[in-house]
Amino acid sequence: MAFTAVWFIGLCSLILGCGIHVEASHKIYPNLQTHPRNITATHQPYRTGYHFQPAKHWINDPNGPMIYKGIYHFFYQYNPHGAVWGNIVWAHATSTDLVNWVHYEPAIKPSIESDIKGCWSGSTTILPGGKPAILYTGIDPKKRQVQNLAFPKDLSDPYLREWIKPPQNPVMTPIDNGINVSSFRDPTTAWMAPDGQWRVIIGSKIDRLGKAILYKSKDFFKWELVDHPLHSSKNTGMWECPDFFPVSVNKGVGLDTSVNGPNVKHVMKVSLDDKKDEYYTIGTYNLEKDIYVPDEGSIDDDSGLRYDYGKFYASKTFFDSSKNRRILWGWINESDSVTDDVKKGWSGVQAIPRNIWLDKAGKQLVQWPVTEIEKLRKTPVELQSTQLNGGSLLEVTGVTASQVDVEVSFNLPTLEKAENLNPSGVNPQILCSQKGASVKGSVGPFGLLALASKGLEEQTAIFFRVFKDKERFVVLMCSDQSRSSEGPEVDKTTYGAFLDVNLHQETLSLRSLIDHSIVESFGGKGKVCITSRAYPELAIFKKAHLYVFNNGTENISISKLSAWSMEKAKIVQ
Ligand code: DQQ
Repeated sequence: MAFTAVWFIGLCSLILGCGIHVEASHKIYPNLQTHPRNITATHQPYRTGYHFQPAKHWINDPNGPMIYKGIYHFFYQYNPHGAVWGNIVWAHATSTDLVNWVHYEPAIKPSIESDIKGCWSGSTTILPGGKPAILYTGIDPKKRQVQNLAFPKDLSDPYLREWIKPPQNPVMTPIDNGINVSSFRDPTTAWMAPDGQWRVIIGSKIDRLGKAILYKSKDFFKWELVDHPLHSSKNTGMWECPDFFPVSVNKGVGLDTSVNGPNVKHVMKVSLDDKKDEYYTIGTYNLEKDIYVPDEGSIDDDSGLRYDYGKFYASKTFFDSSKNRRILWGWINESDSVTDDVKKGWSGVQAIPRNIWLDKAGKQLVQWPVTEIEKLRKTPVELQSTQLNGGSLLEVTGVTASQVDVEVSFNLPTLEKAENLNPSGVNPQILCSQKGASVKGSVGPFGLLALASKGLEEQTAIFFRVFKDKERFVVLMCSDQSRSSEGPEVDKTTYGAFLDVNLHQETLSLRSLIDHSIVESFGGKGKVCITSRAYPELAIFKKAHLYVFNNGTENISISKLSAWSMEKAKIVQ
């Protein structure tokens, strides 16, 4: 470790329009549906080393993750012909450890009338006897969204290489029942209620009312529309990829999707098409009325809780029965231009799968990368009890900073000098944009500079700032991309959220999974997660550096830092 006691010179990066990134549903580029031959760049500084991504082309939503006969299956929305959205099929890969993957032929592709224009997102349900069933959205010849079923052809094949579509398809249609034919998609994993009937929800909307349409079935083939949604919320727009699952109140373990009863709460997550972000609530599944009711105080709109306050969309969980945990997958899309994607020959990556459970206080979820990812860690570089004076910068040497897993915990001084802030009504993302990493504070900003160039022209800063609100302290966590690239054409939105930690009882910790163009960060042991994209032009491969910094006036100390260069995951195409 080399210590540099000079603060990096940086112009305050005022974020213009400080970044609530709004884009429409998948954009269609008719002239780019097929990738031009020989255009794929050989220089690939942004491909990841240990995140899931196929060799080429466009990917989006995670679909139908599951474990079957000890093998993890992962499907995802894929364009087999180009680096933009289109020609969508369900690509398929399997793994024994959620880290290394083997690809197969797409599991589901357009082949029947009810999916001939596209095989969109959906989920897997494990039926009694262990048989997986996929429910997915098909686009019919009239471009109507309908729900279809698919089953494995050969249950004795743990890799489930072939899938068949039964003649009953489509099993749910929006026709003649008042449902908007272009807002009816993304079935969840079904659950069985105590009456022995399956339930499933489908994302939808009526005008700006987002809703989860509820269906039930005795046999998984004949589905009956229930006369009310499981849940809806005003002014949220189209709900894509809803997810609905139980969480254990006091055990921190995952539960099968059909579990309910005492000590069980439910989570409803929706992905908002209008803003391309997600939120979740925690609440109760009222079995008598067949409705979901968010807890009081659990905000039921876009200003609510998020799995991830950065780039993370169309996420989906599954219950891993082999380890009694619930695992979350999410799609990280690109922040560069479509022209760049076409040059790269690919677009989209999946976040590292995360274990997800209910926090002890019952008010939010906690997430942590699956422990299996740690097997890619090489020998750690470590640092204990190190003073980080106000205005200082410390390089973490001895690691491959472009492909690294780093965990750091901080000891804070007396917090009397923390700046005052009443957080009510404050948008943390805007606050992070206004008070970026180079804006001096009192207690903070302090944290990591990832994917930094030697001269610090480029850096992605992930940091905390501590504020005082009367008797209590408020922690802001930010991921500041404003200086992440010298390139002009990339989105440099800064992200942020308030972190619910008790600084009198807990040390403040940060873990970042840095992988060439991705920085996936977990603050407060997974209470706030922020994933960002960065496209450095200087800080690539061996020219990337990692620093710990303190740009506050108050001294703090690192109680422990461990950083591991990461091996490459094996992804067989
Ligand atoms: N992506 C799928 C849809 C889903 C959207 C199409 C979310 O099923 O609503 O590729 O990203």
